[in-house]
Parts: sequence; C-alpha cells; structure tokens
Amino acid sequence: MLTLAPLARAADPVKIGFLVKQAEEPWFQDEWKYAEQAAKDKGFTLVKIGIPNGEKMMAAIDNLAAQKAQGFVICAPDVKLGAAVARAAKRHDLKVISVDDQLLDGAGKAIASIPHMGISGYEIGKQVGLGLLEEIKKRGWNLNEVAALRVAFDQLPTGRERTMGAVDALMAAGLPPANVIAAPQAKTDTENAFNAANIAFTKNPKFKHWVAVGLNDEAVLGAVRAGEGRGIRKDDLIGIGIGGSQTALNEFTKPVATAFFGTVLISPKRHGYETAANMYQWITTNQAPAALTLTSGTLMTRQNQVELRKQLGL
Ligand code: FCA
Repeated sequence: MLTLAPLARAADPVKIGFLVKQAEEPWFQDEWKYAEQAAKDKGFTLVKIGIPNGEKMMAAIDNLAAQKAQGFVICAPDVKLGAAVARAAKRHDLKVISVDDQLLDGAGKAIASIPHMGISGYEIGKQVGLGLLEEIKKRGWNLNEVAALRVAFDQLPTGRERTMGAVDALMAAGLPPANVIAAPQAKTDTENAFNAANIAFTKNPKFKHWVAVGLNDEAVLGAVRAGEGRGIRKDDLIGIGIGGSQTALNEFTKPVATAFFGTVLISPKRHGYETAANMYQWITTNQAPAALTLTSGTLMTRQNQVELRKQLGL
C-alpha cells in the first residue's frame, strides 16, 4: 500500500487556479481566456476565481486546496498581501506564480521566491510619454502650455513605475515639472479615474492643452471622459493608455475619434497562457519558471490596431 501512494498521486489530474483582482476588467478576462487555451493544450483543469479583496483571496486559496489543486497563478488585490499568499500556499503545499503585480513581503520588498511575470513598467511608461511627445509635436503645442494629468495609483509599484516613466519622458523633453498634475485614484477602474481626473481638471483651469497617462487603459479612459464632461476634447487632450484590450478597442472603433489617442499594447496571451503553462510544467516536471520575466509593449493607435494585434496572435 505504501508504495502505491506516490503512484496514485502522480496520476492525480492537474488542477491550476488563476486568481485575479479585477475579474470585470477586460485585461483579466483576456488573461483567463489565454490561460484556458493553455489548459486545453496541456490537458489540465483551470479554476478561475475573482479575488477583489484579501478575504476573498484567502478563501479562494483554501478552496483550491480543498479541490486538490496543485498550484495557482495570482494577481492579488493588494501587493502587500504577499506574505499572506506565501504562507497560505506553503500551508497547503500549493505552488504559486504571480502575474502583473509583484507581491511584496512585510518589509515592502518583492518576494523573490515567488516566480513573477509582469510588464516592464517604467519602459512601457516611457513609450507612453514618447508617443505623447510625437503627437504634441505634430500639433505644434508649446510644452509650457501643456499639463500632464497623471492618474495615479502609487501604492502599486508597477502603477507608479508606468506613470513615472511617462512623465519622466515628457519632462526630459522640456515639460515643466510644475505642469505634472497627479490625480490619485482610489481603485484602478474607469469610474475612479474619472472622479480623480475631474477634480484635477477643475483645480487647474489655466492650462491650454492636456495629455493624460495612467497605469492602464481604464485610467486614461476615465480622464478622457472627465475631459469631455468639461469641454476638453480631442483637440486639447491626448490620452495614451496601457493594455490594448477591449477598453481601448471600443474607443478605437467609435466612428469619431475621441481623445483616447492610443495605448501601449501588452500581451495578455503571454501573461495568461505562459504563466499557466509554466505552472503546469512546474507541477508535472518540478521545473520552476524563471524568477522574473518582464514583458514589453508596442504603441497602438486607431491606425495600426488590427495589424499589431494580429502580429501578437491576439
Ligand atoms: C495591473 C493593472 C492592470 C493591468 C496589469 C498588466 O494589474 O491593474 O490593469 O495593466 O497590471
């Protein structure tokens, strides 16, 4: 009997959790979609759970263990929950990989023992800034008369890196630092970005032109909608987001262009498919994925959207 036990375990079907902080966001829907593709290709069961807060997150991990999953991929609702995630995974003997948002330990340091795949936030932010500069130049705007609205979610390191990369590029080209307006959002969705941007526009009526940046497409879309509400439209506002999922595509397919000028397209396929496939490999061959994988992005506008997405296999 004793010798049979390991054999029986090896034959256990592989079950992998994919836990995301904002299941309603198109980016996470896409990640799930590509993770499902990996599940189909490799032959494992994927368990998708939305974890909008710490309590739901802990319950989801317990639930996975009860279902005899062997591991999970996670984008946590708060990176400060890192130690709790690591402890729960260890207690249940579950492998864990983080995606998008790298988990932090109690001292605020990235947890190196949890393999992570995220975007190269600062670089991608710079691409946003350079894209804005090109469009500013085309329009002949004077940088002294331009304000950069930074929809900010600085408690999330990748969020801060992305938006700082963007404003650093603008300042390196001559945008006065005093023209950078931070608009902190309470949550990383369109509604909260809208509210944050609205306040910033109201408080800063002196600027002639605006650009808007944020950690994702929803942040920039919120700024664009707030601008519209105040009569600041596409001739006076240029927004470039980060993501390239349905939120951006909806804007690009409107018959008349809005101030949502572009987005840096990142790959939900890499983040969804690869993380899930890496977890499968880890479980079945005991080969852990790279400790850190940072993915890149490409500027996407109305003009190149179809071609670019095709290139990435999206
Ligand atoms: C973070 C953001 C998401 C998405 C992802 C890649 O988790 O909140 O919107 O940009 O990184």
